[in-house]
Amino acid sequence: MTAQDFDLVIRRARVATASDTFDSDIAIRDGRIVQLGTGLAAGQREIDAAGRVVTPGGVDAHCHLDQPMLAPARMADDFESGTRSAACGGTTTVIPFAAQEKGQSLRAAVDDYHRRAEGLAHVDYAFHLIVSDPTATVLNDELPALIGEGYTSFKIYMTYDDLKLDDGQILDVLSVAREHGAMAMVHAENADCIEWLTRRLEAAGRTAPRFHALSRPMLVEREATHRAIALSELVDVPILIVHVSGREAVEQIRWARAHGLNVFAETCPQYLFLTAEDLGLDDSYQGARCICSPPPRDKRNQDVIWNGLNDGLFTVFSSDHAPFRYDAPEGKKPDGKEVAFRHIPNGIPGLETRMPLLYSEGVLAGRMTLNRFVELTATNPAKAYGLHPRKGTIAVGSDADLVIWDERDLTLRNQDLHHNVDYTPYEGRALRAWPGVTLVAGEVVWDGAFHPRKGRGRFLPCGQPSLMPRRSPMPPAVRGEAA
Ligand code: DUC
Ligand code: ZN
Ligand code: ZN
Repeated sequence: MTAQDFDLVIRRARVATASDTFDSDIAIRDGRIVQLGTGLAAGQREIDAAGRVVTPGGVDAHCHLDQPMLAPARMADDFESGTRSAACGGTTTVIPFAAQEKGQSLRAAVDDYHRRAEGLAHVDYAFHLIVSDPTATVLNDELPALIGEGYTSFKIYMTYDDLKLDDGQILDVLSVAREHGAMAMVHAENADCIEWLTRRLEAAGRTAPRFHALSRPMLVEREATHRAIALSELVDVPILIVHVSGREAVEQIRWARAHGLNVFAETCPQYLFLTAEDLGLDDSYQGARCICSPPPRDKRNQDVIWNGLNDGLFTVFSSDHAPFRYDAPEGKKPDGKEVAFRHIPNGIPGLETRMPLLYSEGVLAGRMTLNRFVELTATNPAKAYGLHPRKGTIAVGSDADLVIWDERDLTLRNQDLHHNVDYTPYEGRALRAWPGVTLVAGEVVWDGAFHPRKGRGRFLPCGQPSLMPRRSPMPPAVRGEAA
């Protein structure tokens, strides 16, 4: 190769992938990695990484951007501000959700979501689907066609009135996942238990934000996780349980694995770094900032989540970024009022802080290897949703989506973040690292300053999830035969 062949060479990187750590230059041409090795020829541009760690750009496989909400709620981040904050925090691919409203065609939901993203994104993006109304047309026509077009994963809700499916509907949708090789993600919380508890709390006048956590105890997550596993076993299809919050759900997943079932799991920063106390120790409204579902638990559950991240129980570490402003009528104060917890939009921001939090508190605090960090934040999400090896690794042929890490002490301040939310749940937290440079397809997007180019981000159709085992013959129950 001659100098003109490389658009950019990153020198003296300490390259980390999910399997290896090695010293290398990284040569980039036309947005892709074209050579790895030491002493590579000069590029038209050069960045000296000087021994700093370089990881694949993060793949945030669970975030919500500009998702249509029931009025008056509105998400604070669209594809522009959401992907801007992603890039500044080292995430270079996002997978938000094209959500079907009940009564809406799934195809219409996807078309609408493309319009919302078009020309705005600073990083690449794919879509998961949310199936909330599995009509015969959806099951027989729309979903199979969309899976074939690159929407190879979808989320099923067991709670939230506007989204939840009953067990029969879940079995129907899982059967389509099996038939067409899609990845089914499950939000596992028991809706009826939550409603019953919420009414009791309300009858007792316990409506402050902190009671959100009491309305969704670990038991409701444990029961739904168990049920989701049983339903997936009946259909004989892998599932991925999203935002697992603590011990009792982890136990169910360990049980399933021990019985040879293909149950994958995701967790999120809020289950490592927040507890139910962040929703408030008294009845003040401030805790609305940390209302999300499932709710954060306690210190002992945090330890269980750390163990699961280390020992392979968890496959994916996502943000579940669901951005609502605190002091806003479309956010945590609907119509400008401090309302009962049931009416507070669920979700916290986290796209920008996901990678630095885990790098600081996992890798640099000695809780996790660098390779496991890469696996959880980039490689596995890319594999789980059919984007690997284009995304999620540092290899010849992969997109040049990279993070050069700055290991330095800093304090997290919302004023330094790039989302459109008026708070971060992690305000004031000490961190030990932040991305020094983020590259998307070989372009510097963040180097302490943000370099916008709206529309730089491309839509990515997803392939078949590569974590999936080969499909075995349909089990008798799915074929409609007695065992
Ligand atoms: N829970 C979800 O299931 N989605 C978005 C935010 C939240 O808290
Ligand atoms: Zn969810
Ligand atoms: Zn979510």
